[in-house]
Amino acid sequence: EIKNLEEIFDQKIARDEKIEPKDWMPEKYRQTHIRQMSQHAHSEIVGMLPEGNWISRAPSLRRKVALLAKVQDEAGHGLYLYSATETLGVSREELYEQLHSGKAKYSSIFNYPTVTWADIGAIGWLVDGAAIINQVPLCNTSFGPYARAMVRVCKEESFHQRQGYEIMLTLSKGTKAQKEMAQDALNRWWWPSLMMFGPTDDKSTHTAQSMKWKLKRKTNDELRQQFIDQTVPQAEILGLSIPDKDLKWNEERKSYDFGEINWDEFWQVVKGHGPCNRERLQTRVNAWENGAWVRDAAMAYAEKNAERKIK
Ligand code: FAQ
Repeated sequence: EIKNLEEIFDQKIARDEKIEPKDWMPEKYRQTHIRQMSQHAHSEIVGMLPEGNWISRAPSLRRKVALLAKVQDEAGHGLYLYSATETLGVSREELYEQLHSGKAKYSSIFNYPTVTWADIGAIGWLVDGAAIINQVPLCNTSFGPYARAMVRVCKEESFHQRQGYEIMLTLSKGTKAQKEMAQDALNRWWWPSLMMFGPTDDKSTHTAQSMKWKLKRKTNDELRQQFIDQTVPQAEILGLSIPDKDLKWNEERKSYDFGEINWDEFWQVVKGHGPCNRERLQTRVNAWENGAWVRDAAMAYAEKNAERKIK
């Protein structure tokens, strides 16, 4: 019978139909979706922290309002993605436990510090820019709840990207010190942003299978190249220079050639040894522990209400 179910599943994938939570799916399909979607959810939640650092120090009320809205959106994306992951039969508690114990991965990019206001500009421009390029193909991914979540998430990410680019534009047209601050942020965020797309295709464990299942629609290297080609002209408009001496337009490929990524640094950060890994995880654990009384109170209230209804 499984053979038959597997055939139906394969046909659906071939016809570009969505797989829904109650449909039969291979166990490995389910597991890899739990893996990728929960990592994505954790990234959104941990991703609030570097920017949260600047909410109380934003340079104007207008900047503060925009940043607050952006960080709130990220909380929403995280909750959306946790809910979508739960449809695969894993509980929210398990997912949180995996994050808090350090078992689960989240994007390497959020383990870098935000030392100046320009970092908020660079994150919006580069990190959200990279997130959009990675997530637009996911709107078309084969698992229904993930694909639908991505449609809304991408719309919000495009506001985030503009928010960041506008900060960079203002700084790069400002005083000498402001322009230097923008350049310094670009210098520090450029390479980690390229790492967001994951290891090169030949080193990527999941890409081949995920492409077959149409979980991934484009490979890590394809998306990274697309990001570079799109972002270099934006840096030119800002009058800032990309910190890569090997970056060069390749007329034949109609794409930029670029320098070697420091993969040692990438794996160090992924394994928990980046500049802020410990701090990020500790902040999440503290938030969970300090929120225990709220969860307890909500449960007690729900129980009381249920008792009242029975009487
Ligand atoms: N960081 O075989 P692959 C955002 C791991 S955007 C850490 O290529 P895959 C918005 C990978 O998990 C950021 N680990 O894996 C925002 C695997 O380990 P595993 C979140 C990484 O899954 C903006 C191993 O390396 N976006 O949050 C990274 O096929 C601003 C081998 O890699 C998403 O999660 C990395 N960068 O491809 C929020 C998008 N790269 O699981 C706040 C959805 C790889 O075997 C502020 N995810 N690894 O233990 C994806 O598209 C994919 O999962 C990739 C990785 C492309 C990230």
